[in-house]
Amino acid sequence: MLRLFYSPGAVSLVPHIALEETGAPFDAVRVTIAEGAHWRPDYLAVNPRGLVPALEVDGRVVAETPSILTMIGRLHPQSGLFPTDDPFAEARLLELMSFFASSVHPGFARLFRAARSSWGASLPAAMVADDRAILERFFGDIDALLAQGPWLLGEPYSVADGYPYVFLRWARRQAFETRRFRNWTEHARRMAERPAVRRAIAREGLDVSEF
Ligand SMILES: N[C@@H](CCC(=O)N[C@@H](CS)C(=O)NCC(=O)O)C(=O)O
Repeated sequence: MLRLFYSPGAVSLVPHIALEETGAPFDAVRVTIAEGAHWRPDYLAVNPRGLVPALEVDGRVVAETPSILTMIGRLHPQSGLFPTDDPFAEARLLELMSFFASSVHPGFARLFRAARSSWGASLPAAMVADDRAILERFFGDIDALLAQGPWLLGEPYSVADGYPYVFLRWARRQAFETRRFRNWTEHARRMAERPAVRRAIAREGLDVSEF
């Protein structure tokens, strides 16, 4: 049995969506970051880095979102969520997950840390503007990635399609103007039509209108 450790609205929503898409049963354990649950001993025993998500697979733990998504896809080959028979499609998917995890996510993390810290308000405006400009450039990249559609790989829908969806909610919460990114917002509209996506966001206590 797979067990996903998630915090509502965090990047863990990406594997949460992917797990729902497989149609296979799994456990979902809430570790609410806003309550500091990720620093409690019971969660540190799962992921000593105190980060969500983590995925427990028959008692063994996998961390880091791209690795978790790869695991989900490989454990459920019949779902078609992870292309294993085409080296180029597989490399492309790994490329996209790496870009999201190592470039886009850290860009948001800088804004999140500043927003919840006492020193956030004293940051130089030029630095904040620069951080936001870097993210906006990435938003343009995401929009371009989705120009062909309907999904990140064109077809098929993959384990990584939850990433732009989660990022869109984050961008809106950080007051970015996202409507001009037509391909990205259209992708989110298609995501919201998927029953698996609706099940995951309902379990996390979120609403489609936030995306
Ligand atoms: N590189 C990790 C990053 C995971 C991460 O940063 N998760 C955030 C939530 S979106 C977290 O756990 N933050 C804990 C904190 O803010 O203290 C991944 O891609 O899974």
